[in-house]
Amino acid sequence: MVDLHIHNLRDWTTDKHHIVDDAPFGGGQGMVMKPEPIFAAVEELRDPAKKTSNVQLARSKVILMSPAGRRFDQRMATELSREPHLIIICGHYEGIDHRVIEHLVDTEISIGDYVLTNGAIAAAVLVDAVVRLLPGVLGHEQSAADDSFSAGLLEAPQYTRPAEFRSWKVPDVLLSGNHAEIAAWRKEKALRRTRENRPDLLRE
Ligand code: JDE
Repeated sequence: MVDLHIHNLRDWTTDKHHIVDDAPFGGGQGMVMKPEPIFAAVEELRDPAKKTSNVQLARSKVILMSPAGRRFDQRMATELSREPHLIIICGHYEGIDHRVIEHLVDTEISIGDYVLTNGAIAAAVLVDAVVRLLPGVLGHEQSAADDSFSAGLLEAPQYTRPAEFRSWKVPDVLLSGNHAEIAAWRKEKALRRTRENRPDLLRE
């Protein structure tokens, strides 16, 4: 169903101190991830002769988690869920040697416009969004909700029992059994919520 492996880039260093970063050429603050351990790791994982590898990995898509990437969304999650294998590189420090991006990475992905300490949490977000789409991970109930999200509107408010809680009542229409009225109410509330919280979705 899903097989997940976590690797430490320091395992692919050849120096005594297992150094994976260095100062940027041209100056500037912060450190840059060195290319050699990243290439060595990905090439070993893709090598069918190595026990850390397997056949399908040879063609696996390489993703780099970075705030400079394309913004991750539900559509990308769906596309990635159709890939047989993914290799996700977690960026760290201020950046990564650009030769990795040019010659190894297929797609740079950002989970949002903020800066994390490293790409590990961003990778966990991507993995969760992709793995829940794999057959057998969730029931069929997921797809309808995802469709409406991709369709561009937020969900209407939801309620469950009790019908009255601390004097706050569930809207009468939801208890009415009138499915046409309920659908119309939900459409109106979904639109209002989208306008208030995510006006960018309405423009799309
Ligand atoms: C992923 N959205 C945010 C951070 C970084 C200054 C400090 C740090 C080159 O790769 C990275 C990766 C990360 C970690 O990932 C994220 C992220 N989606 O922050 C930096 C850049 N500038 C660099």
